[in-house]
Amino acid sequence: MFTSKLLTLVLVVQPERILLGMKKRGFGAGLWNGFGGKLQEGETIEEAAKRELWEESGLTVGALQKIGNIKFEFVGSTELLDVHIFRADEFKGEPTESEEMRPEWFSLDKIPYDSMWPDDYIWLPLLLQKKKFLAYFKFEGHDKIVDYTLEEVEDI
Ligand code: 8OG
Repeated sequence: MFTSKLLTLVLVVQPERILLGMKKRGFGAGLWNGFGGKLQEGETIEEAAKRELWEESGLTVGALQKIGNIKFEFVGSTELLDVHIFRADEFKGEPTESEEMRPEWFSLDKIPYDSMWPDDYIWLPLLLQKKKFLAYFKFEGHDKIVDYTLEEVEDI
């Protein structure tokens, strides 16, 4: 029996740059990523996404665009991660370091894929083109993708 854990992930994108955070601790530490995490009780997925973005980067956003959903399976684990991915093109505030993340802007042609989760180079280009997608990745450990599917969809 598989269980599933809901997680959020927000990428803040501007015409020439993307905001990523260096994860300082916990799952994915040492990797650049968007901002997100687990839902708290009573929250919608979008509320959780905005809260996590605020807590980890100091930014507030109005509308988030739903852009993707990825289910992650890890060989040997019965817990699937169900990650809901959003894009924000406008924000308020100044990126600010938090206990969890050190934010930094990257030029869109210098995205540090070598220091990101290995699936990101497969789907992040779609997000940058505002293309919506559904994906599944099966990992062995945290570095090796042993299987995946990815499909673009009209609506999500
Ligand atoms: O609360 P915690 O920091 O553990 O949440 C994990 C965050 O990492 C959450 O925002 C979802 C995100 N995440 C994964 N797997 C992957 C992945 O393969 N790529 C990217 N970019 N983010 C991921 O859990």
